[in-house]
This record gives sequence, C-alpha cells and structure tokens, in this order.
Amino acid sequence: MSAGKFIAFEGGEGAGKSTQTRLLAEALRAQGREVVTTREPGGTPGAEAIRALLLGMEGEGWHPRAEALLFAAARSDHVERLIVPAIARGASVICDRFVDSSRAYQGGGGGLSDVEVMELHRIGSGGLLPDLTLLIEVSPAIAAQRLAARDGDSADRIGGRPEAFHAAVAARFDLMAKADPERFARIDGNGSAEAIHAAVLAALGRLA
Ligand code: T5A
Repeated sequence: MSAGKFIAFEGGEGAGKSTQTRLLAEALRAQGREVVTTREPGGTPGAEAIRALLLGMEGEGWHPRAEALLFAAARSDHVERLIVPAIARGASVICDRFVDSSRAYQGGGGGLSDVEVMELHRIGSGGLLPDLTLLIEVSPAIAAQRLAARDGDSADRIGGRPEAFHAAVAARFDLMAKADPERFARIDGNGSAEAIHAAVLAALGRLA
C-alpha cells in the first residue's frame, strides 16, 4: 500500500468500527507508517462541537435536512483542516464513518435523495471519497448484544431511533456497496475482533 491513503470504516452502531480502526492503526504503525485516526461526526474542534449538537440535543431534535447540513458542515471542517493535510503529507488516514454514513442515515433513514446528500458533500468537501471503504456488516442481534454490554439502556439521539430506521440504513449501505464494489469491501463483522481484523488486512491488499 502506498503512502497517503484514505480509508473509512462504515456500518451500523455496534458493528465494531472503532475497535477495527484502532487495530488497523496499530498494524499500520507497526509497519512504520504515519497513521492518523479520526471519526465522524467530529475530528476537529469545530466538528466535535457540531457532534455535540447532533447527538446530544434534547427534545424533538433536528429536521432531516438540517441534520444533513450539520453533518456536511462538520465534514467540511474535518476534510479541510485534518484529512486533506494528512493525506498530502503522506499519512494514512483511517476514519470511523465518512460521507457514506450521511448517504445511509440521512438518505436511507432520513429520506433525502442520494443526489442531495452528494451535492452537500460536493459543496462542503469537494466530493472527497475514501480510497477504500470497509463496510462492517453485523446482524442486528449481535450488534444489540454488544451495545447492551457496553452502554446498558443509554443510546444517543440517532442510535436510539426505531428498528425500521436502522433496517433502512443497512439496506442503503448494501445498495451502495453493490453499486461501487471497487471502493467498498464488505467485511463480515459477526466474528471475533481478531477474525474481523484479519479480513480487514486482507481487504487492504486491493490498495495500490
Ligand atoms: N451519523 C454519523 C449519521 O447519521 N450521519 C453521518 O454522516 C455520520 C458520520 C455516530 C452517530 O451518528 C450517525 C451514526 C451514529 O448513529 P457514534 O457514537 O460515533 O455515533 O456511533 P457509532 O459510530 O455507531 O459507534 P459505536 O461505538 O456505537 O459502534 P462501533 O464503533 O461500530 O463499535 P465499537 O468498536 O465501539 O464496538 C462496540 C462494542 O462492542 C465491542 C467493543 O468492545 C464495544 O464494547 N466489540 C466486540 N465484541 C465482540 N466481538 C467483536 N468482534 C467486537 N467488536 C467490538
């Protein structure tokens, strides 16, 4: 794998994205590479402030279009200030969620069209896409067990939405992966963290 690659993990809540981000970063650092790990929403002070607005707000929450704009604004700051400079100096960037989460959640779950979400991304972030998107797919029952073990009954504003919302999100991820098999690698997320990590490393083989 050459320097300056942009890799994103995607999938539903509890799929193991953060765990796999950490394991992949350790593996790449052991090869002597500079690795920047980051997450969305967030990654810069401005984007982390927007994260608090998005995930922590009490009451009725955001209208889906306002929500999509806030995610796009957070991403814009993140891309300009952190992701693009890191890639430019040759670091590998590993991002826990990126624009495909907006396509799945605000698109599939929230009802915006894919064209609308990608237009916001074009305006905010120049349409930047990862070199590789690792979609970790896990059964809803296993994801629920993991989250219950970690969080008990608490869920954030988006994670706590109904089952039908999360089914629509998973269906949209499925659609995107089928439409762009070169960028998406589908990873079975139901096994142990070590088994998933091995599948992630194998998928990296497709990066030049
Ligand atoms: N969102 C985000 C949008 O709507 N639009 C957008 O554009 C973007 C960017 C983000 C929320 O915002 C939404 C999506 C989300 O609802 P978040 O808190 O960042 O919220 O939530 P997630 O990204 O979903 O993070 P989670 O922590 O919930 O899930 P992960 O990162 O997939 O899972 P992870 O690694 O933290 O693991 C969860 C638990 O399971 C264990 C871990 O130790 C942990 O306790 N675990 C395993 N256990 C057994 N076997 C394995 N293989 C395991 N892997 C992990």
